[in-house]
Amino acid sequence: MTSTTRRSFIAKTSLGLAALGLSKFTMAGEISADVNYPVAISTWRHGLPANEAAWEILSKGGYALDAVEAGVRVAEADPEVITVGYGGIPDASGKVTLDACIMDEKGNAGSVAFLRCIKHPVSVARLVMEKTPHVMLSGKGAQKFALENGFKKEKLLTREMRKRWRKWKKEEREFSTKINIENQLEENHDTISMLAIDKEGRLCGACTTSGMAFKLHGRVGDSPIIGAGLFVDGEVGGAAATGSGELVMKTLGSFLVVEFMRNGMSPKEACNAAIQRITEKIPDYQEHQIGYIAISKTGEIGAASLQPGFDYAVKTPEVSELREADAWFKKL
Ligand code: SD4
Repeated sequence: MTSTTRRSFIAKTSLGLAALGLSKFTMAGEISADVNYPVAISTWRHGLPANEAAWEILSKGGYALDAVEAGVRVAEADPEVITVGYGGIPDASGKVTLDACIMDEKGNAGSVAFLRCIKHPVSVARLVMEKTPHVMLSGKGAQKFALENGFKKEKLLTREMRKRWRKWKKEEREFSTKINIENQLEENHDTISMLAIDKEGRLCGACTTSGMAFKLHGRVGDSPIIGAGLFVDGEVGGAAATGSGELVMKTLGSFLVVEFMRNGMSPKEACNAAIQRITEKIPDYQEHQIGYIAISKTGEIGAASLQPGFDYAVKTPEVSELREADAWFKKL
């Protein structure tokens, strides 16, 4: 943290304490709140290169919003990442449809859902946030908005994914949201969500996905829903989700994680508690995977998942690594 940031942090904290009747002079030099930023965390292995792109911006003192956007764009553009953006697995009708959202430290939010033929939905979501009075645009309206704002129409279905879809059609397999269980060969659980805090202490987040493999045409998951796939409260912390979107939506998972942090839980405790909520409220939770990542305003990190095997990528000035979250169910 730069000395300016530390000073403004201390100043803010001292003001709060002064309001409680404590002298801000006695406290000012003493507060040693652990602030650990800049920092970026993101879901799954493809979070590693995404974090590196975010770090280019964060390490130079740039804005966390630019960092999370640049970070997740790496996964959106990469055809090897078959669950996000270009090269994503199509829906049941063979069409790639994308969901994404973004939030800044002030609580501003933008989102797109059921967007087709635009490679970088997260950037469209950012424009929705910055250029319109709305939070969410969907379908053809979102695409029209993107085209009017300089985005190009692109084919997102790669030859490889068309082949995979044809095979799926031929086998007449039923769509299943049960990921990591029967559907585990489908690799359909790799939304990228990223949370970052910049040198100024600004916390922002982004989330982008092609959604579940072979979902019904028109289906929208948790990823573009503010409070479900992503939630940021710059005064408290941020959280983001991956996994079976329907379960995350029914429990408003990311909002819940942030509220748990507001009430005093650490990011890890808050992620655990939100996973526990799913087990209490959703009857067939055993057949799904959910992963949460969270970060507190001071840069403390946490994560949790329902099933084992949820990795998340962590980038700080000291480390760039993949960690496995603790899971509700133990490894067999
Ligand atoms: C969705 N949550 O559309 C997304 C899918 C996903 O990792 O995989 N996330 O439900």
